[in-house]
Order: sequence, then C-alpha cells, then structure tokens
Amino acid sequence: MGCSWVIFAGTFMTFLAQTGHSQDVTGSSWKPAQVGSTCQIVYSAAPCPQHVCSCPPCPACVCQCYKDNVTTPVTPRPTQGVCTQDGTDLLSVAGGCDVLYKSGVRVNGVYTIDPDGGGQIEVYCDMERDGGGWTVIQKRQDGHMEFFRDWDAYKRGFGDPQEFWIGLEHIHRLTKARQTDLHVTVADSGGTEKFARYRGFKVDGEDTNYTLRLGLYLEGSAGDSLEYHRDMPFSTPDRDNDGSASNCAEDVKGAWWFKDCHTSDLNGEYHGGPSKSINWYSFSGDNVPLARAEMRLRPSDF
Ligand SMILES: [Ca+2]
Repeated sequence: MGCSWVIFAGTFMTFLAQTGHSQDVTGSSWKPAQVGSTCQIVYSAAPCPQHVCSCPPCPACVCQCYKDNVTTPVTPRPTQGVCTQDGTDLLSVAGGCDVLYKSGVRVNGVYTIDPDGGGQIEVYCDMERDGGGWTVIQKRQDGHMEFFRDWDAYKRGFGDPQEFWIGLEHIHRLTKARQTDLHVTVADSGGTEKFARYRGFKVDGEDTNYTLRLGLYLEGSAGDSLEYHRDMPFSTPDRDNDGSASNCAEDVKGAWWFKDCHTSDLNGEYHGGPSKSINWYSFSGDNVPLARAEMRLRPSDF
C-alpha cells in the first residue's frame, strides 16, 4: 500500500467515484483526466513506504512523503493545475502556507511555496494549530538534530521535518513584504507548554546580517523574551555580530540575535548547561533547559 490519501475536494470525490481513480498513485488503475479539466488536490499525510513521491500525469496531485532519515523531505508540486494536451499539468505554486490553507489544505507537512516570486522553497506548514496557515521556521523536540552550526548553515537552513531551522534567507523572504505574526511555543521537560505572540516580526537581508525587527509583543503565557534582541543582527559561532566583548554564540553554544548575550535562544544546545540550552528566560530562567520549541509565521491579515 502506498500513500494514504486524504482528498479534500468534494467534486473530486465525485470524479473519483465516477472513474474509479480512488487508488493511490502507485496503483495501476490511475488514468489521466480529460484535457482541460481542473486538477484537484490530493494529499498524503503519511510517509510513503516506497519512499517515492510521484504523481501520475493529470489530475495533478500533491503527495507529502518523507524519506526516512534524510534532511530534505521529498516535496512535489503544490496546489492545483489544469491538464494539458500532453497529459502534464500546469501547476500554480502557492505564496505561503496561509494561501495553501485558504485553498483548502488542512494537513500538516512539507509544501513548496514561492513567498515573494523569487523562487520556490520548501517549508513545513502547520495547518492545525491556532487556526492553521502557519509556516514553521524553527522546531526542536528531541535533540536528534545538531544546531551548533556555522553562518552558512543558518543562512540556508538545515534539519528534517522533526527538527529544523528554515534558514535566515528564507525567513527574510517570508517577512520582507508582508506584516507578519510570529508565534513561539516553548515547553519544558515536564510537558508544560507556553507561548508568545508578536506582530510585525521581520528579518532584514544578509547585508544587515539578518537583523531582527520586532513590532509588538501581542500576548503570551511564556512572556516576552525577544524584546531584548530587538534590532540585533544574527550571530553564529563563526560570525560574531553580537554586542558583547566575547563571542556569545561560541560561549552559549547557540545561534541567535545575540546582544550581551541573551534572554532567549531557541537554537541552544539540547539539554545543555545553564544558559547554554534552549532558553526563554521569562518562562524558565536560564537554568532550566527547555525540551521543545517552535517558531512559526503567518501574515498578520490572515
Ligand atoms: Ca562579540
């Protein structure tokens, strides 16, 4: 059995019923749709056993399949298209997870988007929490991914769907044109989870060393531990852009918008020592390592 499909469009359900195309993409009964018909959206939330994520020619589909233990999830094309004469499909690429959500997507997973017309990128969309439509930019949950990395890694991004940093360049592209909300979730080892919400979160370009811009702290049970880092450039162990005489990233084993040095660092060492762990001081101070963290973005006018 291949992908487990979740089908959203009622009209497509009818189409499937009429043509017997309800098999997954690895099945042999799939036949092309009629030329000119609208390709609907088919998603799989489950990993594909074959580690393959291929769609037949029309109708267009999106499968969300992960390869086990690889850093780059397999992500085919998103959203919907129109069948063409040669059986391929013309596909549109969504501008963001918020657009995908509004087009009917309700399954968490990795999708291809083009946030600013500058090219496609792969992002993890959270379609369930807090109204859905979130682009997740950072996630820690079990410590299996190494976060003590250099500038180039933090610029481009790293990780897998379970633990990752999406990349400063991507965050810049996601936030440069639209007013964006940032939602931070942090949890301690006991499972207590708290949050913080900001409006007007923005990361400027590399020419500013990805300086953090913050609008307003809206609310949150975790408190505001990002204000201290307002207007600070990003620092990694090999790029000391902080406001300290020492190298904060090296000292605390992290990468963040360090000042002298931090009241938060969600990229700290997993269960490292005091101040060297995943920290959000207004939640847990600097002596209690946090066990989970997540940062996600959504346009403010969502
Ligand atoms: Ca320094």
